[in-house]
Amino acid sequence: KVTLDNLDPEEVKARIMAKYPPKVARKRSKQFVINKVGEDGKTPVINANVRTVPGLMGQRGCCYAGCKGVVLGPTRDIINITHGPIGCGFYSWLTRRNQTDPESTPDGHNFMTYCFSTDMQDEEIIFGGEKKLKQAIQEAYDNFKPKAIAVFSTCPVGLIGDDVHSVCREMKEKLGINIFGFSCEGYKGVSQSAGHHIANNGIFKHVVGLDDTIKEGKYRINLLGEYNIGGDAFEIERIFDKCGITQVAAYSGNSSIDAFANSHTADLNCIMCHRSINYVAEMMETKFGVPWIKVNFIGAEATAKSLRKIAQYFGEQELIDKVEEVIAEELPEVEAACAEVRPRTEGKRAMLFVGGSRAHHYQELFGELGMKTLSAGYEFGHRDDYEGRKVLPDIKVDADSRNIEELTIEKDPERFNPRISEERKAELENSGFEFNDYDGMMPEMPDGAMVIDDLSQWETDQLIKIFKPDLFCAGIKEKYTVQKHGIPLKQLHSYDYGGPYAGFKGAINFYHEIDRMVNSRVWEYMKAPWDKNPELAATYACD
Ligand code: CFM
Ligand code: HCA
Repeated sequence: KVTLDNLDPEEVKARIMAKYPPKVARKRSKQFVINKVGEDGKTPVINANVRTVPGLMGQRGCCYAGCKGVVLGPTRDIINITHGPIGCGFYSWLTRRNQTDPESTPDGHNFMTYCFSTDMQDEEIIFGGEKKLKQAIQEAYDNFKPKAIAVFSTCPVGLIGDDVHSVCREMKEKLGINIFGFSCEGYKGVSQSAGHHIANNGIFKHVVGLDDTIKEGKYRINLLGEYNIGGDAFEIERIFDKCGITQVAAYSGNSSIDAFANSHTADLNCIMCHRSINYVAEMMETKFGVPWIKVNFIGAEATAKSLRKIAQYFGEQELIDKVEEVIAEELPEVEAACAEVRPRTEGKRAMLFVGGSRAHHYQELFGELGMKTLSAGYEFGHRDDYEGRKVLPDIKVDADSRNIEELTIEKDPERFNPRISEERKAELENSGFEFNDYDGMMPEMPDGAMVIDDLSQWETDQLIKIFKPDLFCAGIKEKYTVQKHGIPLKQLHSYDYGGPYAGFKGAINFYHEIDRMVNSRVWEYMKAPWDKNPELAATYACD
């Protein structure tokens, strides 16, 4: 019988589910899975990308957050105008810690330090906000002369029926710059995930393919799904530069609109966060013939493996040798840092509940530290992100496909250029190389681990009480409730002001940070008032 930390995970699950009303328990049970990997690599089915049960306190954000905050927000030279009341614009203003280097665009444009919003008032909610939106676009143009302006719809925009797309078309015509809108009202879909999809469709429709110039560089790739949180993309760019790999565009950390426009000229798409950007990769492959592979730069071993995979794709000895040289140069420092820390982190137990890819990717770094992941899950991942490449999501039940205007993408006969011949592709595949690989978390987790989708606050409290993990990883909403239990919480979204954690140098930063957190004695001194004074227990009791 499988055990988890000497407990029976099925029994733990039953105990947690028992508190829910039967209907809720039935629903949550399908999203609360005890992992078991079959010999064929297949895992149990997990229900994911479904609506959160009303009343459960979850971790998720909204569609607008996924579109504006996540995918388009990190692009420095587009003026992103939030059409809505001021809160949505304000709370998506750099809270994600996506960094940029304005020096890398010749005109030095960087609008990320500004928060643009139409600041809708009662009047616009009642009489419509299109006029104010036009004024906002005009004002942004007059003041900053940007190359592009994007408009993001918040919930009330959809409710009152403002047509942001026609306003954008009219202003594009009038001002002669690229202006496009997103119907990413917060209520669409079931999470941020719908917003990623809308953002990907919009950027593909309005920007990708506008510039066909083949720029310099021998090994030309795009890095998709890397958002430069805490400077991660800077570290990855440093490694690419050292290897002689040219990054045509990043989606969308430290990115620029011109790079998006030109990105279809790259020879390979490398996907870091599959969940947020897979749509762009698929569309680019269909229309322009750019193949895609999955990479991961979280973890030193994963970084080395991804670099080798890129080199193998291009198949040039010169690149293969260079990549080996860089790995040999970088790894000793990482290994020394790991060896120093590992005696203090070995055997510690972590739980990771984050977004749609990091709850998986960061298990690599914990593995390097000798730490165990007892339980993990995504906020809004889909089945493919959990179960791996062998189980593709069922489009019919995919909540993202409802409510979203789907693009029909076809091969562009003039510009379609299969970057790799059928023979070479087959040769690579025969040697175990994987194209279009869905890299899920469950096949890589041990049997018995608890994989939980869309974790609720009640479940968080129970997991902590039952397992007392040494570290809990989640976001700002969870941070302080978890810490009040006396368990350190590492934010794997914003990195708690730390980072970078990607690549080789990032791994070293992470080792030190985790060592500090799991070995700090401060948590022993945390006692809740009701623990110190049992007579208060009745007053505070909630379970
Ligand atoms: Fe991808 Fe992200 Fe993530 Fe994500 Fe996010 Fe993020 Fe995240 Mo917060 S794109 S899915 S929607 S890796 S913002 S940079 S940290 S939840 S795990
Ligand atoms: C978002 C952004 C977020 C939130 C992080 C958090 C991010 O989902 O809108 O809850 O701490 O990474 O900034 O995921």
